[in-house]
Amino acid sequence: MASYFPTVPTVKYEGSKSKNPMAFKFYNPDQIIMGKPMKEHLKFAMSYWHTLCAGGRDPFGVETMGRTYGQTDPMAQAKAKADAGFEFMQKLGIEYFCFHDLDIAPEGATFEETRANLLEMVEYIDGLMKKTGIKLLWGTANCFGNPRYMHGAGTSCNADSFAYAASQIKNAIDATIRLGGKGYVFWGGREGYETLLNTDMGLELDNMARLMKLAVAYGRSKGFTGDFYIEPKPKEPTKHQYDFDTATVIGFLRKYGLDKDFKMNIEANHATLAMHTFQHELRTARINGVFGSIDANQGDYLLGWDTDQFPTNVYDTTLCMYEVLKAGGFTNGGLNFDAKVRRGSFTFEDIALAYISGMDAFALGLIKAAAAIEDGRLDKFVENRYASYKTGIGKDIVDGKVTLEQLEAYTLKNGEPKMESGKQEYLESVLNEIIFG
Ligand code: XLS
Ligand code: NI
Ligand code: NI
Repeated sequence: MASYFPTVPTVKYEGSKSKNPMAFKFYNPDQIIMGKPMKEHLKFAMSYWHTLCAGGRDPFGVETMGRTYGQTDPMAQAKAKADAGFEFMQKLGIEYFCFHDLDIAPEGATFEETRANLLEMVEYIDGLMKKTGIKLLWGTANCFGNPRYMHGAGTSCNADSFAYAASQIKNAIDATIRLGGKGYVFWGGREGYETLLNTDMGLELDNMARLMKLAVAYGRSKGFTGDFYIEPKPKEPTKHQYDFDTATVIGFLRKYGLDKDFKMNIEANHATLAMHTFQHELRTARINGVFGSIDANQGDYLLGWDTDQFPTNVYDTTLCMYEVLKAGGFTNGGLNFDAKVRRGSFTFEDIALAYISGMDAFALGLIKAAAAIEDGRLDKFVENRYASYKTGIGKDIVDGKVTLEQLEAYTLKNGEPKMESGKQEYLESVLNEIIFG
């Protein structure tokens, strides 16, 4: 079989002293961290779209990267692309992948043709999965690229667009089930608005919930036991996206009774677009019992869009893995690199180097997060900070045993609270010590 990554070897762990660009410095898949091999903590996945499809086009310029895989016929190209993807994952030791329906199979002239292409590619990919042991993390449908979705999909003003999206989602769920995926993602690329002057916001949100309910009913009826995910994002491409952030999505899920079936797929760059830290989004999901999966990438703090860069910031990966460990790890989810190489990094080798940097950054984050937990100072500090709720009046508040009048009587008797320092600077130095010490 032709090699699409001839200059990329099978990438191995060589340790932090290695200068070999095609080696892992920190990702040592079988190394045990807190009782589990690294690869099970991290569950890395390849994003089909950025890795195999995106050619570097931006609003100001054409593609800089060849992504035709030497083929002109769309189906031959889809097969070559799949071969390239599985070669890549095998060489990097990536055990999962994620896809949109249109990443794996080309759109035909009619819906029937598109569906036939998808079915054929699902069987083709199933063959590659059986041969390599690589698994599907989650599937999704691209209900945002085609002009029929210019006003939205589930939230379109046009009921035929809603129906079309629903049909596409049905087939994408089938494909996910057929390939053994444990997750199905909704990322509402056009599910929002440009102006409220032309928008029935109430109906649009009700309809989005209707589409999700239909998807759950269908998936469950076909034996899908995995998680449905919503991937929050505040804006881009629309001015306002309904799935703004985790807290907003939780309100939506509870309002429509979808919270039993849906969890969150949290993307780092979407968190920062919503003016939250990545850790904030993960924490919000964790404390509400909806932590599911992660789209691993990072944004540029100077740019206001989804740059989807490969994650290299070890503070962020450490605090992310801290939340993942505290959540008890992934069950159906994993770390999907929803990240792309920069437009100027146009070679196939660059893709491997990018994944190596991202996987190493997360491995290092995992090691440091485990070290922070084992060190215990951060956890202990937080525990002590709230100690007043363990006894006396604090315990009565937590147990729901006091009224406002009783609290007033307590304040009259005890006067001003005695305050203690939050010690942010000290804690930041503890974190530095753990990461660099
Ligand atoms: C775009 C999203 C997208 C989803 C899948 O910003 O991150 O790539 O992950 O549709
Ligand atoms: Ni994403
Ligand atoms: Ni994104």
